Amino acid sequence: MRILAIRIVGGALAVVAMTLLALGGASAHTQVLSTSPDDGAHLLSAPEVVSATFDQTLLPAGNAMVVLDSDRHNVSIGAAKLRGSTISIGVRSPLPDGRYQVASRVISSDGHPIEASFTFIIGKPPASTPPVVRDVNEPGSGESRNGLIAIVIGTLAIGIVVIWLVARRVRRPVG
Ligand SMILES: [Cu+2]
Repeated sequence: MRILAIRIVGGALAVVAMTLLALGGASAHTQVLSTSPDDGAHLLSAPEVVSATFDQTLLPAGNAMVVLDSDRHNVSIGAAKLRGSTISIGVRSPLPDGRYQVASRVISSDGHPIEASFTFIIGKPPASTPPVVRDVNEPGSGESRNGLIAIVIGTLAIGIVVIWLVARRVRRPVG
């Protein structure tokens, strides 16, 4: 009986470990942490510089960033600059009202090319929709961390319930 219980606990722990490994693997690749301006931001005038910050150090090669208007014309100035995990580029000014796309391509420290793009809008937002207001200081990773904690607690809880149910059955005398 004791060996069976140990096996069950071991199995439950293995499930928890595998869940953590799977989650770790899913988030191992480089991702965009933040952009400037925020994705989808409404601005009254063109930003001087746009940038994207990634969650890992980037290789100082093969990086590119462009700012495109709605006709796919490049409105960026100069070459993209890489500083740590942030790539940035200058923007022509003034820019006419409209929607702009920032497209970037970087190489993460593990050699994988990462493509990221975001948009911003210059001009007064349409009257029907309220202006997009975003908290710049809001941590982007907080939400996913809470999700991870919830999954770990959930997995542990399920494991404990399974152990309890099996242990109860084991204790019952066999007829
Ligand atoms: Cu990778």
